[in-house]
Amino acid sequence: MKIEIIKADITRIQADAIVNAANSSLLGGGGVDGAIHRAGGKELLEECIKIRNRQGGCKTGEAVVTTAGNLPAKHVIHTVGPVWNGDKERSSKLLTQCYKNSLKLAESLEIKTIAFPNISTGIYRFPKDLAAAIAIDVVSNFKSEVIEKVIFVCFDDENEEIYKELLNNKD
Ligand code: AR6
Repeated sequence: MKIEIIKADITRIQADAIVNAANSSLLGGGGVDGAIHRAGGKELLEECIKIRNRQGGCKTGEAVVTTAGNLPAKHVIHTVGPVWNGDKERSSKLLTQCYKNSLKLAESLEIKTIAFPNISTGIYRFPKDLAAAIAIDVVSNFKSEVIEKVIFVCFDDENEEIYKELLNNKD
């Protein structure tokens, strides 16, 4: 799997799937979730509501898929990151699950390219360096015959620098 790091607005990315840092309600919110819902439109929200009615939303660490509505991507994978509360072990496990479950779901949908935002590092206050280390670790160790490219879409300079440094130090 090829790994790419870019600084961009994830709503502009033309990947088979973009990942949303959602909340358990699946009904939208601020940050990247707000941007994805605004750009995705009614169709995206309606699918989220259907999932919510069927299974009561999405638990922290889990992932669900919807159409991308008006977005240039084909699918949106919604995952719910942990709110950072200082419990490093528990939060790290949950963030690991977000990346793993999103990748597993992408694989089951035969997705070739998937773009991730920096889950939990905004409103949920997860430390950026630890979150990046987890994201890169999960993706690097995920063996897939299906997924060809993972794009880490950073929105702020700090995350971009952290990701680039971590990835450079890996090779
Ligand atoms: N494209 C890419 N990344 C973005 C964008 C964008 N358009 N906008 C923000 N980011 P956050 P969380 C980055 O707060 O911490 C929502 O209300 C942002 O700079 O979006 O997982 C949900 O409904 C940060 O690096 O998500 C939940 O309630 C990263 O995306 C809660 O926030 C994640 O920041 C989830 O909090």
